[in-house]
Amino acid sequence: MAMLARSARDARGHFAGAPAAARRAAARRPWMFEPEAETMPRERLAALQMRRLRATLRNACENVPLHRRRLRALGVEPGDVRSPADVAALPFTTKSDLRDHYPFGLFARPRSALVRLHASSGTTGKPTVVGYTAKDIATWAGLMARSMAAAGARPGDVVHNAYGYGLFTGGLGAHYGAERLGATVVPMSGGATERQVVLIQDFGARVLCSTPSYALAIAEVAEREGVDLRKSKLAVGLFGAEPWSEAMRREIEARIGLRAVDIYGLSEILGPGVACECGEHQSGLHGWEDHFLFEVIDPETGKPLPEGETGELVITTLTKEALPMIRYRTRDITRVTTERCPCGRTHLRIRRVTGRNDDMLIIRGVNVYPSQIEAVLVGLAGVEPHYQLVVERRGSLDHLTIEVEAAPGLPPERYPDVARDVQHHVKSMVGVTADVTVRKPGEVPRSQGKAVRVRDLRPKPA
Ligand code: DLL
Repeated sequence: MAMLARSARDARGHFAGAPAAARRAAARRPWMFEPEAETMPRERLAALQMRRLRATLRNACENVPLHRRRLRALGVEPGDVRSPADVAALPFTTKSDLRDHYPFGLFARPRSALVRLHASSGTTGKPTVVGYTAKDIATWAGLMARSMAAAGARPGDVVHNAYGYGLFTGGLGAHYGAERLGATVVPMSGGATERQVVLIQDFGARVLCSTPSYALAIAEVAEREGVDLRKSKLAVGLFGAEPWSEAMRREIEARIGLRAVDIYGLSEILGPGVACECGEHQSGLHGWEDHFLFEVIDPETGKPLPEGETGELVITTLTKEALPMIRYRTRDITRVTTERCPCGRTHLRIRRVTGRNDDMLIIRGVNVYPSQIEAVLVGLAGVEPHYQLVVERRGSLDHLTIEVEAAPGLPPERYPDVARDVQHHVKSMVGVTADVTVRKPGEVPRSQGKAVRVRDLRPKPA
């Protein structure tokens, strides 16, 4: 039905033949891939969520022994769950559950019913493996197309996809989404950055998909080659897969000349496309509530937090067949708001994910996320926004050194002044004392995918 409706729309998504008043109302709205779902009144959305949640719990109970055991232990029947209070009583699922049931133990469908596997390596031990039925892949493509359209991509655009292809969900997730939108996708993957710069221009890409750190690496190579990407057709960037700051957004927008939009997702839940900002307002990621139930909890107590408070994002899938997830603890720290976005979408907004529980450094009692340091570095005179944080143990205390890169052309005798400047700004804005090492241009490693921001040299616990 959605396909039929779409074909009856003109290029801006307005229905041909609609009454003038309706056309005018639609004209005030941005183009949406699935307008009905995206603007569904919140009461209807809530009812849909509860219906889909019960179906998900039935799927999980009937087909996944772990979920069945946990729900039975609590005496919960899938049909009983009717309100957010009932949801708060459901058990959490964690990354260790996936690891403990490696590789296929949490799948609700036999392996032969799956059309795709993805995996993330993680920092320790076994990878986390996720699986998709054909319907799951179609759902994912639809949500990615919806996200891309929200960001400002349109059917007919050339989408330059520099997310890594392979077990990482970024590459294929964006690829299927762009095709579903009706765009022309260029499956670049990460790396060969000079070639990326050439093809962005030659193929007339309007949309760039990559991690924010890699977008900056592309900008840098273009500048080195004397190419001004601001003069290219690039107009929209979908950047995610790692934490980034508002300062980084402004830097990327200024250097590439596009609208940089934040996109969020994780393999355990789907991949990219769980939430995405709208390009018009760039004010928080619309979490697609017809497919996911979002909660924010206190990571210490596990108790749900009131709207607006910062805590750990917990997500339940509502339409996944192969890997239904009940209250998955993402470790991502953020807050949500149901305040209506002027774009007309009714789905809640997730504020920028500042970091993961696991990425938080505690330096002499001060909690620090790498993205907070990034926000200070980006735009500071004399340095480039390429950085790494080195954490060491000195005696009984953790010690932080910020390695940052000098701006091209800065004479080395100025490095100590720049280091002092960075140290001062980090102390006054983040509250942490750090040593600062200024490296020569090009010396801080560039990423092709997720940037490595922290080198943790502290002894590992035995
Ligand atoms: O990174 C999926 C993805 C691909 C999202 C491309 C967006 C774009 P994973 O490899 O499983 O999946 O890593 C998921 O990355 O729990 C967050 O900690 C982090 N992350 C993802 N998007 C953002 C974002 C993909 N926009 C983990 N801001 C998540 C901050 C993000 N962190």
